Amino acid sequence: MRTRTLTQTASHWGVYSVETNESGDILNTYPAPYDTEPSPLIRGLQSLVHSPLRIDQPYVRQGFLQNPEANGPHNRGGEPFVPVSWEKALGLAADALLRVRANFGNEAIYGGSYGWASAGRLHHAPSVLKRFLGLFGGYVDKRGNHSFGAALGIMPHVVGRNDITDMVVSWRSVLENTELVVMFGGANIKNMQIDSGGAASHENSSGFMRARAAGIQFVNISPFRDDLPETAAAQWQVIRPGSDTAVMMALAHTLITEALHDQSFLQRCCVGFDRLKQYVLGETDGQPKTPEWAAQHSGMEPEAIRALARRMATSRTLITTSWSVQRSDHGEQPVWMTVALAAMLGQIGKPGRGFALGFGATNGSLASRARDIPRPKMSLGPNAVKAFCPAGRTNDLLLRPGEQLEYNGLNLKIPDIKLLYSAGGNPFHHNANTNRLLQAWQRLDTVIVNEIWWNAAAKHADIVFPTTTTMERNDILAADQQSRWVAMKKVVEPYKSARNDFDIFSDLAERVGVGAAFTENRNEMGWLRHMYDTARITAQERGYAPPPFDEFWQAGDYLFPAPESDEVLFADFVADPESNRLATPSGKIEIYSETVDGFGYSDCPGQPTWIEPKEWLGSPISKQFPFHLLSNQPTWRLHSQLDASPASRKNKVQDREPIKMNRKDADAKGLKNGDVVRVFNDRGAMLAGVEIVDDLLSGVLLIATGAWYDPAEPGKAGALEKHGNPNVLTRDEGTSRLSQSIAAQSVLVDIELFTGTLPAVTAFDIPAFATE
Ligand SMILES: Nc1nc2c(c(=O)[nH]1)N[C@H]1C(S)=C(S)[C@@H](COP(=O)(O)OP(=O)(O)OC[C@H]3O[C@@H](n4cnc5c(=O)[nH]c(N)nc54)[C@H](O)[C@@H]3O)O[C@H]1N2
Ligand SMILES: Nc1nc2c(c(=O)[nH]1)N[C@H]1C(S)=C(S)[C@@H](COP(=O)(O)OP(=O)(O)OC[C@H]3O[C@@H](n4cnc5c(=O)[nH]c(N)nc54)[C@H](O)[C@@H]3O)O[C@H]1N2
Ligand SMILES: [Mo]
Repeated sequence: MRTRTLTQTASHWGVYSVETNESGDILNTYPAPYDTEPSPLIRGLQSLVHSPLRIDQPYVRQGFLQNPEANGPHNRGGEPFVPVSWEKALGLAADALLRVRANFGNEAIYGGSYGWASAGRLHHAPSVLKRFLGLFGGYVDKRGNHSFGAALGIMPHVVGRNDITDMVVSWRSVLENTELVVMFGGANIKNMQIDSGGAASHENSSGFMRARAAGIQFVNISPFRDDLPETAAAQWQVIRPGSDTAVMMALAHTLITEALHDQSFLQRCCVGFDRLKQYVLGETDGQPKTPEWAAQHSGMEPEAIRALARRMATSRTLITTSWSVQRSDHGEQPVWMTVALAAMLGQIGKPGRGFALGFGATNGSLASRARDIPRPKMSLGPNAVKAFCPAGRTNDLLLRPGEQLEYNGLNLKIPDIKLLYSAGGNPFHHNANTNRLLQAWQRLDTVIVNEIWWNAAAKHADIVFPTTTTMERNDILAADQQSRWVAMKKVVEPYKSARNDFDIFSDLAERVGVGAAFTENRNEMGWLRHMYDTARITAQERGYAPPPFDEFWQAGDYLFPAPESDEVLFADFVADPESNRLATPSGKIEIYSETVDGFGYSDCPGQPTWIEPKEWLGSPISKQFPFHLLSNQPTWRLHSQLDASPASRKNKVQDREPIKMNRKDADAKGLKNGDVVRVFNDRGAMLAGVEIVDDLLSGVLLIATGAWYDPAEPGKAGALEKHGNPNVLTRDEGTSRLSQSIAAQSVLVDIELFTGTLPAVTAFDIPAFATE
């Protein structure tokens, strides 16, 4: 009789049990019994744990092995790798770290390693990396994030808070209170499969059906109809990408000219409305922001804007702005204006009304959950280096040492980075303008990467440490947006000689003399118990009763009770603004900010302002590059993770990432479904596969991020990208000097049928190997 074992583990996309046989083969994956709408992504990892794409042992780039101390420029990505022992690889890494520290100081080490890594609090790669580098004397860190960096920059000035993921409204609140949901950028249910740190259950994507049944009306203001599911029966207001702020201004114009704005709320809870009013009426710049004016920018009908403003003023209204809308040039503006509009309606502080940021951007964002659930985690420890780099400005960090970077009222001096360590992120996924990144990358003296698979991050390293997947280790899932702690148990033995990040950094710490400080003499289970016990004490202090560790580990999870009612954003403040001041200089919602004004940034003035994006359908270069390229989050993967899985590969067109385009545009370009196209601009070119759709604004192309970067000439900046990675086309300029966040959505391109001999996709090939 064959024995089959079921072991529970978890991922960003769900909790599941994995079935194995006695030889350790992975047979199947089953969702947790409490997950009523499991994500199809849960079967993604099983095929990749024993895949030939796994990195089976440590490797070193040939040129690095020959001369580890050589300065750039290097040929990373273009050279074979030499397999080496763990001893050798760890020794080379420790030597490089010690050498850079001795010669240039810790400010020459970049450890800001951005990335989602995997679920699990102990083996969270960027955390263990930072703990290690902190003990080593420090590292240049990143600040902010790619997801909602512009909101992170502006919201502290507007409402005195930066907890963006908490600025949402739960389904329960909407169902009980809301009449009208006005959504800039929609809420695409594909995004509700995941949570950073791990989704436990998924009950949110059916919310639209329940809301519809309750008579709640949705307006989807987006270039793409599918940004709301059909079940929402939404009204689709198609607009040009990058024009949301103009539409918001015109809504404000109607509210003001028809005296529909709540003057007493603005008086009591806000400062600076008069400034916005003067601007909207055109008193400051001679241009009233009328619906006719906004129509020219956005393509939305003036009468539709007027009608919507009136409906918003007379309904219980929630305005939501998706994170994507602020991942664009001047992305601070639509966020600021969202708050200003909600304030004008006087509905902030009321249940189910006001504003939300990223409603449905992740699974847990819409759940009813207590906000004070602690998370078992490992302490990062201190970082003695104070220099930092805004996330998304990596290319500037590496290419402009010694120069100044303006940021949120500061002048940052860009440090001279010599060594970059990346663990748990894919720089060749997340950074914009890959060709510029590649130039920056070749300047570094040393690049160390911990990776699971031979993706572009690994292929562009000097030293590659093979790491495990979640299935090869014990851990605890505890995510900010979840109410469950989940035991993640080891399903199979580590693949070949792959090791856990924690063990890799323990060994490196040992070699550089901080071993005991790093491990505190705990092993994996020792740490899990310690992390759990520490969080349990905090939980008990807050009135919860999680069981002792052994009981939890045995049971497999602990569910914190849902609160009886959901927190209403800003309710206390609105009830009594004098006693419950916001953490802004005025204590109120700042529709005008003296602080921001004082920075003197023309790209982010003192109040919400319509500023044309550098690249959009309204800019002069749209004559040369007539299509706006949007790159949204993928349905069949998490960023670049799982791109090699069967589900993601099945979705490709002639092996390339599908690019959606409007039928009219396809006809005009002589393209048909299934064609391979070259998409290009001055920054680069990629191949993609045509998918014709009817529900996308003409002039807009839409491709999901995450196809593994696959240059025709590896290592060479400017090479044709063969697989459909949009970041060879995106701009790497900051949203504004205020938050310097990524503006990956503000991009113009052209598209043509690819006519040459079609090059094979080699993204899923392992690199060339050599002997020393
Ligand atoms: N054009 C464009 N670009 C974008 C975006 C966009 O909308 N458009 N979106 C941006 C956004 S919002 C984000 S959040 C970023 C996401 O960017 P990333 O977070 O960098 O993307 P991931 O693909 O999740 O990268 C995680 C990497 O960690 C590895 N990994 C997983 N588990 C482990 C582990 O346990 N140990 C180690 N060592 N490695 C592990 C995976 O194999 C993978 O390579 O991308 C940004 N880039
Ligand atoms: N399955 C899956 N889910 C994910 C992720 C994943 O990789 N896979 N990634 C997660 C992460 S890290 C994040 S940050 C969130 C991101 O969540 P979002 O930023 O909300 O998601 P996107 O899919 O990038 O964008 C949603 C839609 O915004 C629209 N849009 C783009 N530009 C504009 C504009 O200028 N105006 C308007 N009105 N609409 C515009 C596009 O049509 C796009 O489909 O998603 C999370 N969810
Ligand atoms: Mo993100």
